[in-house]
Amino acid sequence: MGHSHSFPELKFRKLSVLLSTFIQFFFLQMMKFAWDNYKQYALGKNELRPLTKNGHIGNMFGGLRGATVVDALDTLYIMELEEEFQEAKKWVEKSFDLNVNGEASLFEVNIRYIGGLLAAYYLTGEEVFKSKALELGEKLLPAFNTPTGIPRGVINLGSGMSWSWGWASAGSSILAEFGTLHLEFLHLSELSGNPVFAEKVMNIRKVLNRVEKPQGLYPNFLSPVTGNWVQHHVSIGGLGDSFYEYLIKSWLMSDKKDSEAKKMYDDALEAIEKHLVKKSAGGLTYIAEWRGGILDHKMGHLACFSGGMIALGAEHAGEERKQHYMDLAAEITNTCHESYARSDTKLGPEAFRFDAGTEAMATRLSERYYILRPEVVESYMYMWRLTHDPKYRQWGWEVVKALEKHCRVEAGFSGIRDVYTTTPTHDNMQQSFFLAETLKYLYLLFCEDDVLSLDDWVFNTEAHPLPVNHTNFKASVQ
Ligand code: DMJ
Repeated sequence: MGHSHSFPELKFRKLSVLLSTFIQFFFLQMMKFAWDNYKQYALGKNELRPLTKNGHIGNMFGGLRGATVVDALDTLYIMELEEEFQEAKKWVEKSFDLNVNGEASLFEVNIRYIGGLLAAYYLTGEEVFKSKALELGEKLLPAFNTPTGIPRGVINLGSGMSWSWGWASAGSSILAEFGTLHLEFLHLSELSGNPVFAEKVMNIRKVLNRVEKPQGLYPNFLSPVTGNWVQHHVSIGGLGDSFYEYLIKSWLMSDKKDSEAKKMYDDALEAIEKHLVKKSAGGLTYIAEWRGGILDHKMGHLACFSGGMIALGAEHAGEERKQHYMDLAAEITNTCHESYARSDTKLGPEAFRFDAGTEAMATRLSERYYILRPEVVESYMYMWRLTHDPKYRQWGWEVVKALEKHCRVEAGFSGIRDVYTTTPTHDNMQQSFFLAETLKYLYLLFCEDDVLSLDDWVFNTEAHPLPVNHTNFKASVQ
């Protein structure tokens, strides 16, 4: 017998469907506004500068252009902004030039360009996205020519020469960079039939499994020459973050067959919980950073993705751990929400601290900015999908109101320099991840669960959806 609903319940459901339809429509106009302004003032550059109404190229993508186009493709498609999607596709077909010569971040090119192209291909079946992804993937391979096979962080896309970031200690590679290639590279092997991409990332795993982990933790800097850690700094925020994310997502993307990735994730999370997870005097749970055994009681905005990640993993933890991890995920997400709620703009700072009486607020001037980052709404989206607690939609809507009030300017959306003043200065930058991630996660927060269902898709760290391998990849994980 079917489940019957009482009249008030039905009326309420209809109302809430109406409301979420209205809200979804609201996101479409935000996305359209962000895209239209980029198109008008910066098409072919990497990002829009919405105050000066021009484009920004920057130095992360080694001469590649159109980061916002490639990052925005799947969001435009999912939101059914058909005309805008066609404009973006046309740019990729006609103007996206891969024959460039410049220093690129292997990580950024992978998560934004390869991830964006792969997702666009899987969603639409359009060959152009696949062939560009494969062509670009080939150009990244020389970065892996090191004694250990751990890639260096920077690569010249023309010459294939690669080196480490000048700021990374002693020529080291960064955990969150070489640890955030797995999902995309497996798809590159699958689509090309060439196992080389999968081999490269499986080798990274091998090196990581071989090296001793201090207290079971993964430090952020590893030498690509010796395969040893260079510094004992551990963080679930910047420099470490998406390495952990890709472990659990590798397992999910393999249709739960890649048990090695699951074990690495479970062990890493256990160590993180044991050594890094703390509760503040005011009862807020946070994840501290670790410097050779000493804790820094700070959480970066970037670390706020972890609420969503832990919730995603919780579902698949043993019966006795499930609730525990769901609670932990909810507590961390709540703390990140507090970092927003305690600011005057209702947007969160780049980093917030838990020391000397401070709770979830930035204490340094240099940490008060907000650059349209997605991690907090990303966790709201996962928490909503996995619990259906309406507070996550309410919190998402608070972010939307704050974005509209403080970040919308005449020609796009801009980051702000200080979240603790209601008359903030704008940083004149509309980051490409605002279109790829922030707006996509907000939109999905108000969609039905079957729109990009978590059973069938995993989101790369730039929110580009990649399909779960229900049919066994040819170049499958051993
Ligand atoms: C994005 O490029 C990705 O989410 C990455 O994992 C971290 N930094 C930005 C967004 O904050």
